[in-house]
Amino acid sequence: MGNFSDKVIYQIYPKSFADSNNDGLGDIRGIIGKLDYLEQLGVDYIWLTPVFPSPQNDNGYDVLNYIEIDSRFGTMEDMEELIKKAGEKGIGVMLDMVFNHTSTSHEWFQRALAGEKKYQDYYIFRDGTLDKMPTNWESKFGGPTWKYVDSLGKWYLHLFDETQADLNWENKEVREELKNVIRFWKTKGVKGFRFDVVNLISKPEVFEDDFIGDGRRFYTDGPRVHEYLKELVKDTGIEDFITVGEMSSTSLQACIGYSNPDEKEFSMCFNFHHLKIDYKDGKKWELMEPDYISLKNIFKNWQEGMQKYHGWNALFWCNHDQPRIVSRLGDETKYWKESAKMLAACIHFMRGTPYIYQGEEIGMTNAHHKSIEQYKDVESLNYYEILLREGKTKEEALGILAERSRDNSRTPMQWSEQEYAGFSKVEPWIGVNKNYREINVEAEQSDLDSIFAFYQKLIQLRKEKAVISKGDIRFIETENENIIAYIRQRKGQELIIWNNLRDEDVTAEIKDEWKSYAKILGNYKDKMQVNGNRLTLRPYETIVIEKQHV
Ligand code: TEU
Repeated sequence: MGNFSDKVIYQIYPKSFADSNNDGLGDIRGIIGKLDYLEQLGVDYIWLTPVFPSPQNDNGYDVLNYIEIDSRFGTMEDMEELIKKAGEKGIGVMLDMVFNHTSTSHEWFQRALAGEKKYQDYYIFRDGTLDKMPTNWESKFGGPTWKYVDSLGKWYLHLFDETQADLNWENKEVREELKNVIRFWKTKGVKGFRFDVVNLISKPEVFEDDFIGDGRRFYTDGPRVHEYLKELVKDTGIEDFITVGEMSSTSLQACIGYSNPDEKEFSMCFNFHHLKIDYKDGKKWELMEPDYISLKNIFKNWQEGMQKYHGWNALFWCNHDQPRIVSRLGDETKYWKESAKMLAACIHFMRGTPYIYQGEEIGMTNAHHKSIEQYKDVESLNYYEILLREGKTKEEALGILAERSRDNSRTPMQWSEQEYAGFSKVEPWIGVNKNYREINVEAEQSDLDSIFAFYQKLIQLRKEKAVISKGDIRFIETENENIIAYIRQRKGQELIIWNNLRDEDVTAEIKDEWKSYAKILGNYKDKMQVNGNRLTLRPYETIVIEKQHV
């Protein structure tokens, strides 16, 4: 809960952010070295994806100890120093709590394998024989969700990789263990938490086959999820911390429950519906042109729906699981700058708390990997094999990965035009994007009209104008499907925001009264193109106007 409407969060993927000891992997001291940069951008919190000990099969989302730091990333002292130094700059640290599953290398799972009943009940084991899986569900990373343990004669559930075993939240002891993790990090001075796929923690009482889907309808926003979250928040006393739940394939109704302050669950939630508008028949691995009409409808429904029932949205386009937005919905070449700025404005003026993923603020693009050897992500590698088995050629499969792989967002942060983009002095764990000589922090900082400067401005405006952080939102109907436009209002203050999603001119109606409003932000230097009651928006143009008080 709490009110975080005027805050902006910056997401750091530590492995790819800054490498202080030149081993090719980013680390905590690397982040400490970039605090001035984050302060300059103006963000309030940094969320670090997992830095806990892990075999790194899923880049840290396979945790083997929740209360230590993986030596690859540094030490506990480094984390304490980061928390302290960030705090001195008014930046709070948020950590990633991966509580749906643990690594199978976690001591609990190892003891379960060794036959300890207590720890078997920490996970979801089912008796059976190798010829019959408990259900036909499909894992999020491809293949079945069950793995057989011969020595026990049991199957265990893993919604993600087979090295990520799902925890049994029905077991009170499991819930207590996880609460202790939160308590531990609270005493270290952590200011907030992101909860990984937390709407999947409550599994159904009876496990049954899914004949119409992949099984997700049985465990998504499950029967006891709200009860578990209320208990977790209350017992750890994080009611006033910033908390964000990652909600996979969720519903508006469920998210209202997770984020309405009266429910005392989380401050806000991530949902992904707006990022599936280019999935053919909802399938991530089948390409399709973006459906702009559904994009607009999804934003309208979620924004107006959350507002009506007092839910709160996390606003974002990018994270470590998503391809870069400028490559996906914008333009990497001719309108690179314009489209990156428009996409930013489009969500930063909505009702919710914005998240910026490292590199988004300088317009970083997709990786453009050409061979399978360049990919590191477990999901991408699994699906490459699946696509080939389904009959795709190597070229076709690589073409799909180039659009959809999570590695698109995991290439090293581009700091400068030096070798390896100034991320490291040695070859990084994953290849640097070839465009680092053009797209990098140094280049952006020497340009007053940069994408970086635009993000700074967006953050500053949110701090200055309560209509952005607290105002109501209403979407404007436009005849043109390529425009997302909305009005923000609060106590006589008013903003109108138009965004042209495409690379061609479009026009929209401008009401007479709006003609006296002042333009406060845009991504084209010259005046607004108004002719009578028509406003022309140029390729990827964004315009924000504000009501004037005389
Ligand atoms: O992601 C959850 C999730 O379901 C997706 O983002 C998923 O990676 C994608 O949709 C598959 O197509 C979270 C983390 O953000 C991700 O990095 C982890 O791999 C995953 O949980 C498991 O912990």
